[in-house]
Amino acid sequence: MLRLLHTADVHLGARHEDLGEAAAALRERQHAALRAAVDLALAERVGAVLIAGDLFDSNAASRRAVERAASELARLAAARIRVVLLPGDHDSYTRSSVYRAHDISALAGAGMVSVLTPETPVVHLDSLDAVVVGPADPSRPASGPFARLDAAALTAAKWRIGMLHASPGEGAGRIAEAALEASGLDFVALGHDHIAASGRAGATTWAVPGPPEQVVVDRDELGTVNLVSLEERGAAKHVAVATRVVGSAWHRDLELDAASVESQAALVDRLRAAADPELVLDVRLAGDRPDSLELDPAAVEDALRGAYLHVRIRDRSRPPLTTGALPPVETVSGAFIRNVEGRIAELEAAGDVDADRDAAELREVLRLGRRLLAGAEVAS
Ligand SMILES: [Mn+2]
Repeated sequence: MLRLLHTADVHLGARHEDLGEAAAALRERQHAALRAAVDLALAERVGAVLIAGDLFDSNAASRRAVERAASELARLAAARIRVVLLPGDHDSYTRSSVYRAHDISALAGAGMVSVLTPETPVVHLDSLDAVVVGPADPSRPASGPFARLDAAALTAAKWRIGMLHASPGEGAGRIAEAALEASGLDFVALGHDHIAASGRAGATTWAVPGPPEQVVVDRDELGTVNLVSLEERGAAKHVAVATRVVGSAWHRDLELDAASVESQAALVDRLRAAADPELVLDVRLAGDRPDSLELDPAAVEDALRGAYLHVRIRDRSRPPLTTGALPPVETVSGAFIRNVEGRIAELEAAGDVDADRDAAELREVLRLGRRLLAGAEVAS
């Protein structure tokens, strides 16, 4: 039996511009997920590790970033586990490719790391009785998605494996199921989509691992890698794909009714009580906002720094129209409320984006005015 660890889309060095100060923390988790994948490969004693594109988020990856990644791959090399690395679309094999600027195979040492390129599109893993083929030379599209499949040398190996930085489907960055089926390969290690998937096309098993750590943290599932088992039973070949968690960051949407929020401090306390440093939390305040609730979303985010991997507070609550009997029309409050609510009604009936924005502003005017006048009347 041949066992492989398959990953892709690690996106080391991603900038995460939407995460502010948490960007560096997520980059560390991405590296930690690569380390966890290597630990798993060592613990499971796999024959080879396949990285099907986008190990790096960009071809501008720093030497330090490449050395860090190589130091993880070196642990595999030291255990005599082969690594086959395929450039993706973020770290594509252009003239300025990270794989030309740095010799990651040499950095990882021991000659155990191979990069699939148009110059070297086939890697023989003789001790595993396997061969790995990468994408075809784009100048020879007639050869199908995989390189030199017709070469007699390929068919000599028991296990024929393809790697492609694409996910099943039609269009750019995709491979048609018919092409997977026509490849005649036993297993195709795919990538690109950030959601894990696997299946069969004819006699070919394919898998997309998704990133080992979420790159855009927007799902409530942890990043995974694939453990792939290839086994011969009699004349038949069986390929099984199992996912294993190696990531730690996850995402949750939390909708809160603003009427249930007593104060900004109470909101901070409530969210701090549920702290999780691996969680990217999107809080959405909705419903009617009590007149007394003064809320600065940025201040709440600041107060929760460190409690979560990242918190975003969006205030979609709105001050309600006045309920119950209105004050007499000849009072300041009575005149004010009637005037402002009349304009809000007109704007909200108009139903376009500008009018909705103006109506939201007027609801805030209404809330502040009501508060001010209530206080003034109590004071007088
Ligand atoms: Mn990609």
